[in-house]
Amino acid sequence: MAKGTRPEAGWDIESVAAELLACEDERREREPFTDEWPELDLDTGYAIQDLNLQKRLDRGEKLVGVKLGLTSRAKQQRMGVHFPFVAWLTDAMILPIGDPVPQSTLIHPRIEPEIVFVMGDRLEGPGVTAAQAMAAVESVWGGAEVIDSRYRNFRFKAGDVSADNASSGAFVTGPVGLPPTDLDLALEAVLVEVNGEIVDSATGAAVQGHPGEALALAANDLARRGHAIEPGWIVLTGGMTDAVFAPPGSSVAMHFTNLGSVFINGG
Ligand code: 0L1
Ligand code: MG
Repeated sequence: MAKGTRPEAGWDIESVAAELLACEDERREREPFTDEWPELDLDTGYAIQDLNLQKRLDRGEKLVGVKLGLTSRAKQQRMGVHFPFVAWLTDAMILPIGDPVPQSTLIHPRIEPEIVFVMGDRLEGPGVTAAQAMAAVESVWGGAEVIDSRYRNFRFKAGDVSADNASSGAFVTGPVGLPPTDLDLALEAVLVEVNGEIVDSATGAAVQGHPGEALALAANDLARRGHAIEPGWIVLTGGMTDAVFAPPGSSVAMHFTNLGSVFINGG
């Protein structure tokens, strides 16, 4: 298929998957597929996401966990997609603490604060509750996700963004990990600072009322796709606030009440 062109026969799961990975590899943005293929819905997007996970694994990446997208009202309103969904994390997306935004591999990175879980036990849906989900968590961390969309101006519908692995780019896990019983996660706050100015804030309650609800949602959603959440996996529970731009020269900090601060500079 020629770069960025519509295949003769129209888009399908294989051609969209290939085009999205090519956009990622070439740092190329494009218009959403739903402009041309309106039937591309969430589940078709998941099939594309799963196909590209297999391609990532085939090229040597390791599956390290999952991320939720659009679990907070702030994110849903900004992106115009009004329900949460799940995507994959591989080791290629890990940004070591202190490293700058990987500008040379991303198209238009933005950063958002996240409550992050490291799993102790396996969690398999359907029917998982937030309490059951929290009982399977080994530790809770403050973190940040560097999202990057393959769609111009982050314009997409649910099928586009689920196919695009929920705008995955990179993620940082912060310096402080605590047992979940040490925290009231609904009350855990974050202040988002850009170039020394506080621009946004939220508490864990912004994430589905409690990040444990988001974790349960991930387990139940993955069950529909034949997967469980495995011990040792990292789970990003979704941006607590809207994401902030992170151009070269910028500095972003996420200050959590009990989970420390995450600093990322724009490179
Ligand atoms: O581009 C986006 O904002 C979609 C991914 C959402 C990630 C999140 O809500 O954490
Ligand atoms: Mg996120």
